[in-house]
Amino acid sequence: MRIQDAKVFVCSPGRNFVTLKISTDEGVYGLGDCTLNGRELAVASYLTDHVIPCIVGRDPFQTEDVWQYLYRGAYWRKGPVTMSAIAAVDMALWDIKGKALNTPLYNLLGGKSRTGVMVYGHANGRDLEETSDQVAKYIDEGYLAVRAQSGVPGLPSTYGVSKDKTFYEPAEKGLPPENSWSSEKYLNHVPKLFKALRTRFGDDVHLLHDAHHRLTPIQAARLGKEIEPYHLFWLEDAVTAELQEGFRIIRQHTTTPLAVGEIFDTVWDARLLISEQLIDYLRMTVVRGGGITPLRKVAAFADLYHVQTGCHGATDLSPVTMGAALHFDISVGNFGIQEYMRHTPETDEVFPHAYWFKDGYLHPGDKPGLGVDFDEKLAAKFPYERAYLPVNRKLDGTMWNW
Ligand code: KDG
Ligand code: MG
Repeated sequence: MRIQDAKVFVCSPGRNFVTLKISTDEGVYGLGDCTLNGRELAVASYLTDHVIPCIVGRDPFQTEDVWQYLYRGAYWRKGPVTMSAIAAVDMALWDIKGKALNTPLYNLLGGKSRTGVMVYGHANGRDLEETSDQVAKYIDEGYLAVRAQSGVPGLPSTYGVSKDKTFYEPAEKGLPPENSWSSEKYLNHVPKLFKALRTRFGDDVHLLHDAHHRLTPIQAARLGKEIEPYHLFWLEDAVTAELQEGFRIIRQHTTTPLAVGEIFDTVWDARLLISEQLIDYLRMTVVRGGGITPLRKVAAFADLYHVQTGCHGATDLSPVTMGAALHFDISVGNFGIQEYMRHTPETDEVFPHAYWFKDGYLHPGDKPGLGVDFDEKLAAKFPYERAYLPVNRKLDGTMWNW
């Protein structure tokens, strides 16, 4: 079998997605996702102009060699554009392998290690009461784990608080919107949120929270310490993680479990965090981490240090990434949890998929390969629309992390 052709599709069924379709001379095709929120066209060009011409004619079963060819062979390594593009090729080749062998991908990754993939949903509201009511809704729908985000008194908007309760979508059409931020106001508010949630819902539900890169290490240490009594499943992205040593400060002060890594693109972003046991969950997922091939190696390395997986699963990761992540999640030994932000009905129509949710767990389904398809004709009705994530400024106008 040989790769005959590959094509990149950019479409916007509810939001922008970039999809790679690789076809073979035996009629089997594979799909990969390479959506990079707010930088979509850069990845499309990387693939069309620089990668596709190099992979035509290769054996699609050689996932390891093709990955090494695109990573080592490019000379210029790492970075979200490069790694998302390589990830799409890797996903598509694993999809082809599964389809050609007529088996779901998890069977090629060691088989099922569990009966289902525990996921967390996104409860959010403008204030404590609204967030608490949303947590109740997720519990009613069968979720065992819920991420809780609340508006902060005195701030007009903040990360994680949605205009539409069901589908949280932070990117906005046009140029980047500007949000304003105060770590002081946020730090005063969050412990009250989790106190209220534990009082109302008791100890059984897993509660999670995303600080979205906004704190300094000592502020994160304070937050971790103050929410310790409420036993979170994790506190995510407490600080930006370019300085991996910064996590030592947080770790010295709190037993609140720490998760990080949704923007990491190789193991080098997490080497110290893992080997010094500074985190508990690694958020890298298939699309940003360069594909299934490298993510399995990172997970095996993390396993040595008791670090578990917690794949990113926001709406900007297409159903193709979600499908790939679920096969990874169900097979990997040190699985922790999977994020599940539901896509809109338009997105689900363009990407019909075999995965399904029941009683707090997602299941990858039993279709050969990834179990996700792509309706090209329907996708063509939703052309790309420029959209960006917001930027963030402190109350005095200083640029800050969003
Ligand atoms: O594109 C950015 C989103 O994926 C990100 O803001 C979502 O932090 C996020 C999360 O935990 O889902
Ligand atoms: Mg996050």
